[in-house]
Amino acid sequence: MSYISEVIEQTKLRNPGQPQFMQTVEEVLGSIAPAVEQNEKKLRKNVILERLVEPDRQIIFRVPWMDDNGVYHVNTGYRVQFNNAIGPYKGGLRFQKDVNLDTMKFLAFEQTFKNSLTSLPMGGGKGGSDFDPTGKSDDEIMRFCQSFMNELYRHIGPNMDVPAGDMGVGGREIGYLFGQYKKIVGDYENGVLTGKGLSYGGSLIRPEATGFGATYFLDEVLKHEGQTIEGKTFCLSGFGNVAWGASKKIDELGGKVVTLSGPDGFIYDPDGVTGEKIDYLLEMRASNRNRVQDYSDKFGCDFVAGKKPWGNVKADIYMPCARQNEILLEDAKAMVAMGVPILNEVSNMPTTNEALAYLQAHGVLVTPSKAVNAGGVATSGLEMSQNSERLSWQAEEVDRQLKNIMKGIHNQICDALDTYGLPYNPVAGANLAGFKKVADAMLAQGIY
Ligand code: 2IT
Repeated sequence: MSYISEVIEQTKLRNPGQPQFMQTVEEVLGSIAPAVEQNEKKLRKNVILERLVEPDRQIIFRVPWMDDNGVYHVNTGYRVQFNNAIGPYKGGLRFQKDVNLDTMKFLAFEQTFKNSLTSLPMGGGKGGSDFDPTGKSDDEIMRFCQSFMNELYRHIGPNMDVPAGDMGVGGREIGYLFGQYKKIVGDYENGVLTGKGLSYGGSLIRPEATGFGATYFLDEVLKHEGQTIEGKTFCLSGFGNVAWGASKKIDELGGKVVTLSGPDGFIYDPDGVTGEKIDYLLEMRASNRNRVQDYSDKFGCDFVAGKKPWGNVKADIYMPCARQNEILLEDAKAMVAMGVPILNEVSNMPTTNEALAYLQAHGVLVTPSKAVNAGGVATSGLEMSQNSERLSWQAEEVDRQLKNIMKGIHNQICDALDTYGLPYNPVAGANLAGFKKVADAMLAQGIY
């Protein structure tokens, strides 16, 4: 059995009931065979793959909180510190009702490679809770965040672990989390969290960064194919922070976004998501209603209940911006049947491995989310730099650096593919490039 297959088998045995984590492990390890074969002896001796798939630590804690009626509830909190070979653990916090250890581990594992691609010194971590923000009041959100931080604070720090937002955690939540951290520790600690508000150490462009970065990355991919964003139509899913930033940048570059989605269904707006419609997404997110139908109610376009855009609306590019496992095999088949040529993955692990294999076998160009959405965490890295230098850069400066980083990621992917003589396949290239850097850092630092 090959070294990779051995490690996949061991990992399965040691992580029963964790399909999402196994899916990423198989996806990443499945792409790095050329790199592993070249250095197998050294990698085996240093148990690199075995260490790569085992988190440094997994913290699970109780989060009690009181609702507005004075009733107490208990949720589970998590922080998975996966790998700090190239810098302090870094990654978001997700508050969503179906969060579990499996979700946290797949996200933290992905984050390790994603952060390495940014070229900034950040390791991989992820955290969150099964707390459901839907329908919660501002006070309830505040009390939950404070209780969550009452435990999390002892595990984080500017040189140790730097959390940020993810689904269900935006500027408001980061503010409450940071306020409580500062209250407990009594120190600003270089800002500790990223995604902070502008008035207390946040970075311009951080809210836009994931969507902007995803669009910049796509632009590089299209350039490679001799195409541009201008004139193309896009189906997006989600309506949160990421879909908002992407809609803004796609609109600016002359593309047209015609769908958005939520847990309730999707909206189809053939005139395009532009201008005040883009701004309205922020209100929808802040309302905690978690409904995309609010968009069609306000702007009078079609709403299709209980469905996803995939296979229902034809476009030049599909861009899942909502959550994991959004593109299943049946969606991949519908996409191929409809003749949609490009899947730009934005949300973390939106495509199942079988859907990915089907798309690639049928000539669809798929970009890897760990590269595409890396602009978010990269800009978090820029926020960390500004905080430690006691500086605040202009929006243009942050945007310029973000654009360079995304271009750099695409270059690294192309270089990695060239090194192993492989054809243009950004999914494989991202895994190879991410793996190489993390493995080199782990080898240099010895076994611990
Ligand atoms: O998935 C992600 O990269 C994020 N949620 C952002 C993480 C960060 O530290 O900014």
